[in-house]
Amino acid sequence: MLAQLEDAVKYLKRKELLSILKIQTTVLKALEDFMVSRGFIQLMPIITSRFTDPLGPDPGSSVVALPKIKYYDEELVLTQSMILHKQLSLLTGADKIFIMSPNVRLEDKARRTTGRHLFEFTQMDFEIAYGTMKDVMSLTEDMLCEVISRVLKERGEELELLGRKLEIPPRPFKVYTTHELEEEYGKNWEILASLENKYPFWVLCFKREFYDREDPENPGHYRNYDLIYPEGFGEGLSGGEREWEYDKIIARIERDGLDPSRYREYLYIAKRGLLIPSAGAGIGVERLVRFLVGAKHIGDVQPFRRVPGEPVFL
Ligand code: ASN
Repeated sequence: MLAQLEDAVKYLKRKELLSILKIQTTVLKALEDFMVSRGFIQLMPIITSRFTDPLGPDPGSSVVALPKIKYYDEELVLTQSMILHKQLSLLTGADKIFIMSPNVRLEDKARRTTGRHLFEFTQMDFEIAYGTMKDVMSLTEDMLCEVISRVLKERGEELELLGRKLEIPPRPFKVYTTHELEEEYGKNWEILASLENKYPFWVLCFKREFYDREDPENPGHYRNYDLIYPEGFGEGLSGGEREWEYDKIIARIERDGLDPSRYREYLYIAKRGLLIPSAGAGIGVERLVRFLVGAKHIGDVQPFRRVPGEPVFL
């Protein structure tokens, strides 16, 4: 135990880590400045609730258990993502919101070596009332280019120390569908297509959680999207247009074999017709930093690593 603790101390003292944390500081500031400049209202995150994102069915998720805590007589869950609360927060009348939101996802320990999974991380989650996938994609491209430009301007020394060359990607980003990529690369398309691309690109149409909107004109197709980083770094952001009508939401919950009583309060509000159409996404902060600094493993950008299957020392 002590020898391992010594390693954790050495790990904290790596000179690369300090450079990574300086770059992360610029990234967080650039993200917040960008969102505020576009009229978004910042909310504080919640980390306990009566319900959270089911994270399934989603090929991107492999959670082995729902994180729960007991508080007096209440059983609460820890946030897997704030998606359902993003929809509810639009009841305030805010039309664009964002949150730096910590998530706990107890991923399968087999994900230790993917290089891109953590069981505790932060995403910048945002939602636009009456927004469309086009709005989110165009906003994201502006955001990413702005963040890269800030890092290049403010953190040249750190990038040099890390041996990382960065470029502002040309716009608009390329767009593919999951169907095209699966046909071309097979099941492991995310990494194979990521390795072959020089710039970030979009992938549309994932059959996943009940809150992402099915295309009403094209049933079996979905109005959602992922942003994939190049060079093998893989997925960095995912989101979609949302279902807001009770009948559709409940039908999808049943399709997915979920227990509707887990979402009782959310469904009550949906049934009252209070949810509105929206679109949004969440961009993983550690994944973004990993891509920008070119780290081999995402755990390497965390001072206190939270990698599935790795012991926690500090
Ligand atoms: N943040 C994602 C979204 O907005 C949801 C997630 O993280 N699972 O769709």
